[in-house]
Parts: sequence; C-alpha cells; structure tokens
Amino acid sequence: MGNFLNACKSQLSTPQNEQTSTSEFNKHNDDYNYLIKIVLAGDKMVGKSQFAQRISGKSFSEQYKRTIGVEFCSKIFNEKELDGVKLQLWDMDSRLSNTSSIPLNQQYYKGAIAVLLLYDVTNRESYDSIDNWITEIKKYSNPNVQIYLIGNKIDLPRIVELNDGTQKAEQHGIRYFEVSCKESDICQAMADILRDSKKSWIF
Ligand SMILES: Nc1nc2c(ncn2[C@@H]2O[C@H](COP(=O)(O)OP(=O)(O)OP(=O)(O)O)[C@@H](O)[C@H]2O)c(=O)[nH]1
Ligand SMILES: [Mg+2]
Repeated sequence: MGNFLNACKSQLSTPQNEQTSTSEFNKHNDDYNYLIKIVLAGDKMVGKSQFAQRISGKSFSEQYKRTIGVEFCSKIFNEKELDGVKLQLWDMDSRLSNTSSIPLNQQYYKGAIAVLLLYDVTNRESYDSIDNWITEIKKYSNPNVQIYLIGNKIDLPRIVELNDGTQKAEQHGIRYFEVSCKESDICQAMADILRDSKKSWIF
C-alpha cells in the first residue's frame, strides 16, 4: 500500500503522454504497463479536487481552494485485475468549462476513457446541472467514453436523495456511485470504477 502512495505525484502541468488514453509501457520504465486517463467534471465546489487529493494519498481537507487551470495526479494500482495500471486523473476549474474555451475543453477530454461527473448531494443546483454536463462531455469526449455519476458529500445531511441520483444515472444509461471524500475509501471506489471500465479499454 505504501508503494501506491509513493508512486503518486501531483503537479500543475500538462502530462507528457496526454495523447494516449491506454498505452503500453515497458514495465521496467516506471513500474506500470498501462496508462489510463480519466477526467473529473462537475460544478464548482462539488469535491473534484478533494477526490483527486485522496487518490494521490493526501488526507481530506475542509479548506476550499479553487482549482486554477488544470491539475492532475497519478497513481499506480497493483490490486487484482488492475496490476500495472497507472491512472492519470485530470481536474479542471469548472468555470473554465463554462466559459467554453473549445480548444481547452477538447484537450481536457481528449483520450479520456472515462469521466467522473461529480455532484454534491447537499446542493440541488449541482444536481440540476448534470444534464448540461453530460451534453458537454459528449460534445468533447470520444464516443466510447464511459461516464460515471458520483454523488459526493454523503457524510453531510443530504438534500438530493439516493433515489434521485440513481434515477438520473438510469435516465442517461450510466453507472452511479455515492461517496464522501471525507470519509469513504476513495482509492477503493476508484479501483471499483477502473475494474468496471476495463471492458472498454482498447490496447
Ligand atoms: N463534508 C464534506 N466536505 C467536502 C467533501 N468533498 C469536498 N468537500 C469540501 O467541499 C469544498 C469544495 O471541495 P473542492 O474539492 O475544492 O471542490 P471542487 O469541485 O474542486 O471545486 P472547484 O475547484 O471550484 O471546481 C471544500 O471545502 C472541501 O473540503 C465531502 O465529501 N464531505
Ligand atoms: Mg477544484
């Protein structure tokens, strides 16, 4: 497990291998075989950066720090069915998306095999934005992209019910997960999502 955390990096720059979603690499090179790009989407303050922070092995923070531009982190998995998988998780300032910089959006979604669309179960507005987000994701992503709807902040008193989340996901034909970036094992949730998405990886 400690190995995972050591393998995680977080930096403010564009990854070198942004062109490839699933690339085969020499195992000796960086101790991974496949590079999987997944991007985060959703309204401001829904918890995208906390999700990424937990993936990169850092602890949850209550402090809000708006994401400026695009950040990414990575993590090498070696659990069952995910041995040698390197996840590269992209996190963008949601306001950039709303201002519709087309080249930036294209670059952000390019090569992603999945999008994690987060909303905040304590914030109805973030739930009401889901349809718009799905339209945007489909506009910029590759046609086979898998979208996962994720209700976050379930440690808090909720306004959006579990049923609303599952119905919305069903309506769009996508999978639904609920988490708390504060209390859930986010790495485990990410591993479940990776295993689920694995069938669509093209090597
Ligand atoms: N209680 C609780 N608070 C959370 C949870 N996830 C995120 N937060 C808080 O919600 C706030 C916003 O979290 P961020 O991760 O910065 O949200 P974001 O979606 O990256 O926001 P932008 O960068 O503005 O797009 C922060 O104060 C977090 O501490 C959660 O699961 N539970
Ligand atoms: Mg953020």
